[in-house]
Amino acid sequence: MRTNQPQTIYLSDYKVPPYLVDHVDLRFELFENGARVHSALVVRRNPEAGAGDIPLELDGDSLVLESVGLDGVTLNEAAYENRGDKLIIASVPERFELTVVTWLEPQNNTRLEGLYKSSGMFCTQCEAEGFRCITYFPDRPDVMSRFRTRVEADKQAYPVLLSNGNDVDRGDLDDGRHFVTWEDPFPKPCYLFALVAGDLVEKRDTFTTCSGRDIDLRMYVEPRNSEKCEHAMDSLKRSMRWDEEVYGREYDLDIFMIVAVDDFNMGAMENKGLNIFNSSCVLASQDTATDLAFQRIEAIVAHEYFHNWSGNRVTCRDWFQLSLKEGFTVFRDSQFSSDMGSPTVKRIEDVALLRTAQFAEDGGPMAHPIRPASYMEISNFYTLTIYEKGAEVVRMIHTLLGPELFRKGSDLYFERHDGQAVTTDDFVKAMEDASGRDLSQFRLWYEQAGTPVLNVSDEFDAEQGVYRLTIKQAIPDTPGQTDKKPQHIPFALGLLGGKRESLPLRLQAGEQDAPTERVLELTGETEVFEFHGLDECPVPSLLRQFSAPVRVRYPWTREQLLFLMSHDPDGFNRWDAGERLAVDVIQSLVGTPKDAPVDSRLVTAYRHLVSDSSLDQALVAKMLQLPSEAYLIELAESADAPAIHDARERVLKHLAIALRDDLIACYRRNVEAGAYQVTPDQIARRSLRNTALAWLLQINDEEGRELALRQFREADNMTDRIGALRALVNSDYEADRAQVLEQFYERFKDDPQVVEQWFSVQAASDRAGQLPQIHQLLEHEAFDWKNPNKVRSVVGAFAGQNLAAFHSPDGSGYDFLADQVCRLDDSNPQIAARLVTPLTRWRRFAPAYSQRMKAALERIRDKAGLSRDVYEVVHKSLAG
Ligand code: B3K
Ligand code: ZN
Repeated sequence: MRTNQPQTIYLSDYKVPPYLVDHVDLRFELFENGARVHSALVVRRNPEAGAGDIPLELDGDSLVLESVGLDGVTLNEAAYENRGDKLIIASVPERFELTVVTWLEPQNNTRLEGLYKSSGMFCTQCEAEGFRCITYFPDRPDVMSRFRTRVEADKQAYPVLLSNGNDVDRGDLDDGRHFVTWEDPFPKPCYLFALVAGDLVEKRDTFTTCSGRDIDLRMYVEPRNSEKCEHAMDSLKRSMRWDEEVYGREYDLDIFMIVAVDDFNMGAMENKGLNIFNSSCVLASQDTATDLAFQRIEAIVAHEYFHNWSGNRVTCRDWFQLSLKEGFTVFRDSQFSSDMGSPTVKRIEDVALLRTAQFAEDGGPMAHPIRPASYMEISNFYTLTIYEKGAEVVRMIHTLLGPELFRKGSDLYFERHDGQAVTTDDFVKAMEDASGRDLSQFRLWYEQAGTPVLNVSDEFDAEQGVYRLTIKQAIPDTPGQTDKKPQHIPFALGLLGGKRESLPLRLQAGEQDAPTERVLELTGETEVFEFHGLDECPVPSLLRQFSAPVRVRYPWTREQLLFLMSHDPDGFNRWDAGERLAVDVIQSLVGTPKDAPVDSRLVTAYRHLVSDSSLDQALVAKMLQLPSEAYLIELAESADAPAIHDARERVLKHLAIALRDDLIACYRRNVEAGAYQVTPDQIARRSLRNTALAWLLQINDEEGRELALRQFREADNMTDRIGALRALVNSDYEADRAQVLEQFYERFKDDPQVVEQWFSVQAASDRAGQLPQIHQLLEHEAFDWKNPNKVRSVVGAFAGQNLAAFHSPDGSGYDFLADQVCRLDDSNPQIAARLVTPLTRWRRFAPAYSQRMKAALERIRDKAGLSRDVYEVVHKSLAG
């Protein structure tokens, strides 16, 4: 067992940096057997750090130190202390130049932090603490410097040499080598540093900014991907325009570059002027990417681009403030996606993710506020809470202030803090100052973890015509936090009357033009709202647009849900009512005999959705998705995953049998003619026909099978091809399954992004993804332990989506995951720690499962030399 326990870092220990680095001059000599990094830092004492002698401490990780020099004099080893993770010089002048030479081995870097190699190219990932794997440096975001970077490498193998900013010099060197020098005029923290060297093709475009400046846009990809750049480039231009129009933010450098790399721990990285993307989050073509991928790419390109202001020009003071840039930027990218497509659908997707995964995190052992108070390993805090709940918190400010004052606030924030490293509190303060609103209670959203629960009850006084709504809020305890204070919650509400013709009711008695929707502001533990002048008891439409990240409890009857599902003018709440109804029906069947009846009203409601083509088809496509197993598990008190899986499948089959003819008709109606386009309308059609196929194949429908096989053969795009593949893989037609899987692989085996989809369709399938088959996938020629996407597409998809198999009662799924986590812990701890997530939920499962999940966690805990990343997740999960 590990003896030196990782340190906990506390927000309350924050101190300003004792030394500032005004300028960084880097020279990279890149070779096949390693890289030498020469760094020259212009350092000065921080006037805010107080008086007295303070040693200079630089961070380092896995570096070989070759030399240290101070003001031109090489230091002998007695003049500094090299502790490996710190380089300490006891006494330094007020101002000085420090030179450090380090040697690294990018070719052996499997952690994919710092400088590493991916399919023959050099690339970097420095956020959060990767720069210290390149050279000794004060690796913290509140040290901002101007960077000049010279990259040297073999000219033939690495014709393209990139770094941040503008290229200011280039030339040839001896031995077939060459160099390019880059200069970034904007001071930045070192986590935004980037370098790329490789044999890449360049795709160019231009963008003219609102002030008339021409920006050179460049994408760099491996030659085999040169036809997959158009969508990302178009998305980039749309993002640049949108940020000018909606936030008044113009791009600042002359060049903006995007690079695609295959081996990447996450989606993408917003390095200044040189964004680096996971190939799967940027490359797309009709033939290889699904609609979902097209949409995700547009959103991620936008997200990284938007960081140029929310993250780079204004950055974080320390990593506890991570949500300052991530929450705000996710909010910005979701506004953008909403403007580019269907706002209701985008909201549904965001809320589904939040309610399924973020609520689970907020109710689990790793629960933390969007501004955490402590951490052991910051990589573990790139969470759904920081990102998605963080975005919801910004969204609530937007709701409370309204769009104009919010924009005033964001303008003030960018203007006041341009070039600074600031806190979430600075953000809220700018919003307060610009709007005149008091957000002091609202700030609790940044401090308190846990998902607030709103218990809503109502009564109608028929005599007085008064409808009274009572809302009580409670915030559950989370690790280290009890007795929480009530939060300031915007609660959007409408009232519907069933009897009268105009369904949405006016919310102010006697006023003809009074609005039919109001945003109530909850601040106390219990709030009572009265609505006067009503002549019937209304049906409340609660928390419209999901105006706050909370759980709403209200004793809806199925009749009320059916009514809202078809009558609520708020599209989001129509979907929400449908989901609540389906959840209620499925939950009531968990653990009942196989022939227990399914509420026929659900069938009627779904028949209406499948067959009425006058409805908003994009919304219908979403409403037809039954609640996911993951969501049903999240809602359960003591989950039995196989029983939940079984109940859900019974409902699905029941619906498919009852609606069989409607599904065939829906399929045929949505087979479109005309060229493939990624538009909301076409996306909805493809989604509808693929849902119809999936359902038909669940009931072994022969016509459905033929439609699927034909669609698989004839599809001219990946959405339809993989839709048919998935439907067949999840069916009982075993021979077809084997055949389509093989044909698919043969056709696409040279395309890693498609092979990843092929892996995950199988790993997520309860038919094709049982453990013996998962082991086969791990042995497959295309599987690669060093590639995070492959690991996610097999191990991640199995544990995260194939829930009946993962929660097999014998515990074999848990053991399997524990084995893979231990295996990855040595090579890539960040990915290993992410994979543990499904096990951390052990307390939420029925005892037979939770005991085995806990045992799997203990086995991981006992692995020798456990990384800090996995240590933190496992120990926190087992604690208490
Ligand atoms: N800022 C990066 C995430 C870095 C993760 C480091 N472990 C991508 C993004 O959120 O845009
Ligand atoms: Zn981000």
